[in-house]
Amino acid sequence: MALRNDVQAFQQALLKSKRILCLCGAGLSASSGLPTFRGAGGLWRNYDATALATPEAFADDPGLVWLFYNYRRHMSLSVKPNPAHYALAKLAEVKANDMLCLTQNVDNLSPRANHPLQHLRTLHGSLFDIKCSNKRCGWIARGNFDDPFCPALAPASADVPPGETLPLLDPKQPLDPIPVDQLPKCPQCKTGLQRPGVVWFGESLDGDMLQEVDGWIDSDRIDLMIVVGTSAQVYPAAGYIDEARRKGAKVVNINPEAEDRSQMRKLIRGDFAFAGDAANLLPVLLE
Ligand code: BJW
Repeated sequence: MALRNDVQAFQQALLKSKRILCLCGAGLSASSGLPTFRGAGGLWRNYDATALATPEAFADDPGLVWLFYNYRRHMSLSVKPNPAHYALAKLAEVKANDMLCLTQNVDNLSPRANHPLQHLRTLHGSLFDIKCSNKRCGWIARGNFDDPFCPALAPASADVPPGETLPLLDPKQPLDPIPVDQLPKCPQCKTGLQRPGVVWFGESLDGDMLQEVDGWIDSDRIDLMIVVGTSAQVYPAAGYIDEARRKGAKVVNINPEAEDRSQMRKLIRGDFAFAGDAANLLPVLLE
């Protein structure tokens, strides 16, 4: 049996693969300089990043959550797509309708790497979409790249000189609260606060998007499932790996932790695992 990390065996499997599903996570953008959610770098000040990504956190302190998201918008605008984004974009271009890429990332780096949008689904929304926090309103504005998002959030848009820590990022520095009346309200209903157009825990993903993804998965067998830079802990995204397996796919996992024992247990015969930085590995694997 081929080694799980045999590049040539993987490339042969890739060559033979007609339909490919891909699931991306925060690790895809790690070498661009964006922190992941879990593990090292998953903290913003002393907050667990996943604890700020909830409707409850926003209801409790919208100014704090907006500072976090303004900072993430600023960081995403400051960095560039890396070779892994470009390698996936190139494969998607070649495979066209035979490849669907599901990204959990909200950083807009895959579109900036010219990933064909018709073959890319942003499962968890975008930092650069803004919507009304009042669910009954439904207002949404796509492609807002204002940095800072509004004047009150300017402290979260400052650049950090090399070797220095932005005061806002230093948990020892007290944080001035942002009064709610300094955050923009929805222009449609005039009552709800504007909020980032991302999917928080406990919120539903876009129903039409999920239907489209299910339709693509159900319509034929899948030969290869490429999993890149995700801890695969968040659902429904993580569930697509098993769905692809059920449709016949071999799975390839590209992640610095891909070869550790707990991850290996999830692999089955015929799967591949490449441990390392996606930005180094993907251009070689997909060449
Ligand atoms: C590198 C690298 C390098 C480092 N190269 N790799 C079924 C079972 C159990 C629970 C549920 C379920 N269905 C639904 C739920 C509830 C919940 C859920 O999944 N909970 C789990 C945590 C247990 N899901 C939801 O609430 C979802 N909604 C939903 O399903 O609605 C219906 C429903 C609700 C409630 C109950 C039942 C049904 C919504 C999920 C929304 C997730 N939102 C976030 C925030 C988005 C906005 C933002 O960005 O701020 O999405 S949370 C956060 O996690 C973010 C990410 O997209 C997501 C996934 O994280 P990701 O990308 O995997 O990052 P990390 O940090 O975890 O991993 C990075 C990896 O990269 C690591 O492995 C590193 O090793 C690696 N890495 N450097 C390659 N250089």
